[in-house]
Amino acid sequence: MMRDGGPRLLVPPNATTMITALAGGVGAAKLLEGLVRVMPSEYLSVIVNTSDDIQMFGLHISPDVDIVTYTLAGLVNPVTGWGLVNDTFYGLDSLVRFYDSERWFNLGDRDLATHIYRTDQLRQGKTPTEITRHICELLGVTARVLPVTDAFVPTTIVTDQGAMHFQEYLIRYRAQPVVQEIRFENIEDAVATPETIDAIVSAEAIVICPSNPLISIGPILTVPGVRKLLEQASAPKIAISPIIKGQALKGPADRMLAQTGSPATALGVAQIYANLIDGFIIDQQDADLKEEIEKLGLKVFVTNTVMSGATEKYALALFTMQAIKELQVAKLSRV
Ligand code: FO1
Repeated sequence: MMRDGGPRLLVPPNATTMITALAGGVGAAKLLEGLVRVMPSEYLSVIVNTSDDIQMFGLHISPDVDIVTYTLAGLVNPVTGWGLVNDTFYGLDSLVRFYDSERWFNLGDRDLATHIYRTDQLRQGKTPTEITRHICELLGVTARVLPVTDAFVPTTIVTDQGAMHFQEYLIRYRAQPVVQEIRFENIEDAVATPETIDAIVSAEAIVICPSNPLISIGPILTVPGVRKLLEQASAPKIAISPIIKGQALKGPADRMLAQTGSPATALGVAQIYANLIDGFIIDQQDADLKEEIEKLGLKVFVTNTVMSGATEKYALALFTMQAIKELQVAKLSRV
């Protein structure tokens, strides 16, 4: 589905490359929006974090899966990057009254329909993968949106103010508590879905989106077997830094990195991914970090990574495709 402006290449640089992206929420969705403009969306698989899933009001909410799906469907709220465009919040007002709870997690009325449908289907024995596939079909999303696992593996953030669900830390407490530990509950017993495994094994290129490496990409890599599969994958692997000049464009990645002992810089992110990737894209404002990151054995690409509009999303996606091509050529010349 084509949406808000932005050019589409007539001859994309590597149009028939099967790309598998690892994604969190808003930052990833912006890049994916660009990617489906420079390649056929049918060739794109997106393995999505599910550790920000939360159960609330008896409903199962899967924010990153929904953010990616709504964005690719052209339905996401363009101001927030999550939820549905033009949504209203009357249902939520009633729910917080019934549950005598604070209103801190904003579930829109139309968004609630997704959560009711997902919860009902789960109760009927469908898996998150099947439900996501059906929602994508209904919304006209032709990329494969794949929850990394069908297990419920929510993130607990242990802070100086106690342990809490990631969404509580992020939204209710505005990421103010100091992070001491990050736990993905039950993840050691989770299994990657066959669709996730297939998307990694059959990928011709793997892209780690500019998402929080700790709580968005971290859980994907922690699902047993996934990191190993990625390490063994022969496809070129590239990541895009979500940190620019020591700051996360969206969310608390910078403070979470600092509080858990990693430098809150593009170099810190590169160190986290170093054994996994071949290439790393950093923002032009971080060009001075290029040499240091190259010492990790990575090919470093420098461009504008701030996706402020359709043109920037398109440009970064195109740049990523060209970087993949370079990595592919470099791999071939080594054979
Ligand atoms: N983010 C917020 O900052 N405030 C909210 O109230 C909020 C509600 C929400 C509801 C559904 C949904 O799918 C996402 C929502 N998000 C909200 C975004 C979400 O908390 C995070 O951005 C992700 O979980 C991290 O990727």
